[in-house]
Amino acid sequence: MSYRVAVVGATGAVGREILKTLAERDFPVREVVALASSRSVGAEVSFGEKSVLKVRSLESFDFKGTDLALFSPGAAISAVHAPRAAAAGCLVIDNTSRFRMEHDVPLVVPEVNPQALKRLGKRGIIANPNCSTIQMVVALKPLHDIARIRRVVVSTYQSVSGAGKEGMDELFNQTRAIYVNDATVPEQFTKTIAFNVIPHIDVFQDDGETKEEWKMAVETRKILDPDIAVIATCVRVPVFVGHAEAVHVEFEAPISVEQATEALRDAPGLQLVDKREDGGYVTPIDAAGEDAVYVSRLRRDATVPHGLAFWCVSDNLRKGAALNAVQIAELAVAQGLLEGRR
Ligand code: 11C
Repeated sequence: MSYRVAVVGATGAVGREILKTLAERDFPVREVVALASSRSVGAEVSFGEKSVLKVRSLESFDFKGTDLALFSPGAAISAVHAPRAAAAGCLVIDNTSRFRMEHDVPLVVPEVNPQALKRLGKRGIIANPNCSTIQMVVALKPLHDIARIRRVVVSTYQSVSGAGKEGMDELFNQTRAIYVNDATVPEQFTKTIAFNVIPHIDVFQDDGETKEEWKMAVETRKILDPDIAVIATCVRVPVFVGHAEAVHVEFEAPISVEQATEALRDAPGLQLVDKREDGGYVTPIDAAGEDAVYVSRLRRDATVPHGLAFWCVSDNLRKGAALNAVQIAELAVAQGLLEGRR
C-alpha cells in the first residue's frame, strides 16, 4: 500500500525537514504534493536526493484523494486548512499549536503515548507537540514508569530555528553586522539575539508566563500524566539548531541515579551520553541532524526528598518536529488509520 501525501508549509524549515524525513525513512508514498501560500507557488523544494517538487497553492488545493497531510504552516493557517483537509477524508498531522489541547485531538509522541492514537475521532486531526515538550517527555517517560513524577522545573535553551528560517537569518545577519560594526535592528526577536540570550518565547499570558512555558506544562500533562506539575522558563539562545534543557525532577518515590541510568539506557528514541568528564556530554551542535533525544549530566538533586537533575538536547527540527510527525504517520499506517477515510 502506498499513499498520496501533502506537505503543507513545504518551504519552511520544518516543511523541508518533513520532506527530507519522509524520503530518508522510505515512507510509502505514491505521490508527494508540496503546498504553501500563494507567494511561494512555483518555488522548488527537494524530496530526497533525486526529486524536486514544484510548490503548489494551499488555498486552491483540493484535498480529495489525498490520504495524509503533514501541516506546519503556522497556527492561523492550520486553523483554516487542516479541518478542510480532514473533511475531505485526509488524515491530518498538525505541527502547530492550534489543535493540541482539544480533547478529541490526540497529542502524540510515539515513544511515550502511542495509545493516544486510539482516541482519533471523526475529527481526523492528530497534533504534534511543541519541540521543547517532545524531547523532555521522551526523557521523562522511562523515569516516570519507575517512580512517578510529581514536579518538573525546567529551563530551556532554545535555538533560533524554532522561529523558522527568519529566526536563523536574523542570528546570522546580526552576528555578521556586529563583527563589521553595522547597525542591527531586531525584527524576529524582541532583543538582539547575537551574543545574547532572551527569556521570552511566544506571547505573554496574563499571569506573566509565556505561551511556550504554558505549552510545556499543559502538553506534558496531556501526553504523560495529568498530575505532573511543570514550571518552565523558556529562553532563546544564539544557536542555529538544537534545543537544550536543564531539567529538575521531583518524584513521589525513591529513585537512584543507577536506576535512572539503566532505564534511560534502554529507553526508545533516547541516548544517554554521560561520561562525567570534560566534553562527556551532548551539546546542540552534536545533536543537530540526529534523530535521538540525548540525556547527559544525570545526577541526584538533593534539594528535594526524591530528586534527579539532567541535561537534555535534541534537534528541534527533527525529533522536535519533522521526525516526530513522520513517526506518527508511520504509526497511523501500522494501525490502518489511513484506510477507509474517504
Ligand atoms: C520555538 N518551540 O522554539 C518553538 C517553535 O508551538 O509548535 C514551535 C512552536 C510550536 O520557538
